Amino acid sequence: GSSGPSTAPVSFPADFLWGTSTAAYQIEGAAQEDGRTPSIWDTFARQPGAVFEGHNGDTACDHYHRYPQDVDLMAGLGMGGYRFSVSWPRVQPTGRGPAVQKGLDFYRSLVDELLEKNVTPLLTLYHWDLPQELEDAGGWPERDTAYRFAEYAQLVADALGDRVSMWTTLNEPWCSAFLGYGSGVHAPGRTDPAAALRAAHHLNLGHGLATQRLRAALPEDARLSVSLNPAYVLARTDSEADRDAARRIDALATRVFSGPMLHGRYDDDLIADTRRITDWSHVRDGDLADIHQPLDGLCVNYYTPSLVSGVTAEDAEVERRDGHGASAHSPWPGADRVAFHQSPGEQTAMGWSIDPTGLTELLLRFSREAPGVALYVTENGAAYDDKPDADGRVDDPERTRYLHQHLTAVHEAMAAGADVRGYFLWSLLDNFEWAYGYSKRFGIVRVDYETQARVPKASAEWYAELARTGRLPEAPRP
Ligand code: PNW
Repeated sequence: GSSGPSTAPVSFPADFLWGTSTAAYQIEGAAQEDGRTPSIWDTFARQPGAVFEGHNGDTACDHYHRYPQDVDLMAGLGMGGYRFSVSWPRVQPTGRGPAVQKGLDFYRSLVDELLEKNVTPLLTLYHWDLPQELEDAGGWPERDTAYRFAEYAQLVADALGDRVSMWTTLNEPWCSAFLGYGSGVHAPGRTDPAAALRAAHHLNLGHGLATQRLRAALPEDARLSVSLNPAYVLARTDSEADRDAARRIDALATRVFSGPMLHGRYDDDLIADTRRITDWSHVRDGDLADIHQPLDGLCVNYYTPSLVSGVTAEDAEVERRDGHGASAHSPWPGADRVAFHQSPGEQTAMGWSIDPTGLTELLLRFSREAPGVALYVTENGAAYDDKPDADGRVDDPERTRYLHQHLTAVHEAMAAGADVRGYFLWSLLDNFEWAYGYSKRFGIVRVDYETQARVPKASAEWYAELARTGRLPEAPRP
């Protein structure tokens, strides 16, 4: 168990990479500067009701102008790595054609600043900000978007390949496909289950084609990866209906991406479960081979478990009669007989329950599925409603406890043989939390959105000690 008080010190290897994570739209701001055009998130955030209180990323953390200070902050915390994403519409505004030099210059300066401070950059090519023009042409449900993504990858590789050695193609393609085109709670806000499944395939294809381009364009020691958010699915009981619900969600959350990327296949049960929605004719000969490219790293994002049960015909009738979920669109095409439940135990401010076992299990799963591939945790962290005290200090013991539990879980996976090389905490800064706007704070550094002042929270000091010593410090007691 990872929750009991530990006595033996938990130590990580000396070369373990300690870092933090961010994403372009969530922190950069400067939405209309230097030739950047709208992404699907700029457009979506302007739709009434799409984002909490109409918030958007126009200014965000103003990182576009404050990046030297933010890199100093990281260096001051002793961070060895930094995971950031490149805004596609900043470097290739229409999603086609030549790059905008000023957009590339920003990322080059950011990377140079990082390298100067000995912080290793991990560059993500796509963290959800598709150029709006590509969405207007059909977006990820259209095959052409995969080709456009591969070309964009080539532009960025040509510009930054001499100074960035760790590359990630996509962040959480599940969110792009199923929250963006299925449930519609993320940009572009479409609610079409067939389109969501086509989007998933074209994200896979985009990943594969981009990986081929990167491999050809980058030096031999470049390390290529993808960030997935696999679900840690628990069946509510051992009944056949509940276990089948768990199998369906595992297919739609995880195997729809890990299948083609790691094994060159879509599993039969996934195809069968979704046959009513799509005939899968968008998968062309050769696609699976294009997607199935050797990777050097596999990046896992993990926050919370998924507790599911199978819904009987009777349950479904009660739901329908009471009007629950009648208008809600599901991010799980073909799994309408699955119910999601709140897991027991404590929750973060997102309402997400805490279960660090999921992180251990997912790391071990991928270490079995992708032998020889280095594993990274590229997101893990927690939102809490923390506030500065009278002296301006932010005490966030819940966040530190969350981190302590999950890092213990990472350590357990490593002790059981998982080759985990680094951990990137979500997030460096409080930032634009997608549909929740600025109402949820994930940072270990507080951002005052009036003044843009940054104040490291107590969790940042705790994490800095871990990065400095390689030993997990005690967490504050509840
Ligand atoms: C991830 N869900 O988002 C993202 O990669 C980050 O940009 C984000 O800020 C972070 O996790 C915290 O939310 C997710 O609904 C958003 O399942 C929603 C879901 C999962 C991940």
